[in-house]
Amino acid sequence: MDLFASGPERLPVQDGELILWRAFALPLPSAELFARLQAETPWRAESILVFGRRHLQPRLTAWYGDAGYTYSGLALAPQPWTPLLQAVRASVEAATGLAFNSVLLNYYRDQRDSMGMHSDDEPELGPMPQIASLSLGATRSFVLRHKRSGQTLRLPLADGDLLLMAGPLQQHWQHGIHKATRALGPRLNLTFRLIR
Ligand SMILES: O=C(O)CCC(=O)C(=O)O
Ligand SMILES: [Mn+2]
Repeated sequence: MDLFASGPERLPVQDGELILWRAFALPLPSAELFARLQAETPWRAESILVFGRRHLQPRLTAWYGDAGYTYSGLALAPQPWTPLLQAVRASVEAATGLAFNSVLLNYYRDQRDSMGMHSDDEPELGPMPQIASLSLGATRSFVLRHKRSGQTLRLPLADGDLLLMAGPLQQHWQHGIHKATRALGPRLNLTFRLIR
């Protein structure tokens, strides 16, 4: 048994569930996984529709899975699963007890890359999406904002952290990654989803 592997921690949050595994047990060392994903992924700078205008997303992305998916007006054709991503998916499924058929990879090249506040509430994710988010590389602050009360939570996500978002969280909260002001190295984030 790995003495440093820790069990999950349920974070106290209203109107949703957040479960965090710090230093999640991966099938290979996190630095090796980071280097392989950074080098082997066909990263794309996608454009996104914001209030009717096309902009380049301030990060690179790649989409893998069994099914198509629409994200803010952008139809992505998924790449087929790689053996590496299947191995990571298996470890995430074993820890969470959930099944996932797709994964979105986000590559934040430095502190200038970001993700706007949003909810992962597309109809094909079902009424209470369960999304497992694995972070690699630089620590970035994951920001959550309650839609009604405006309550804001900041959760630093470090290398090897796995965060499960579940329950009615996507109905009641938005989340995102803000730009940072101090210099930061690259970060990868993998969000495993089940598309119905
Ligand atoms: O990078 C992150 O931690 C968040 C990613 C995210 O929210 C998404 O892919 O929908
Ligand atoms: Mn999201």
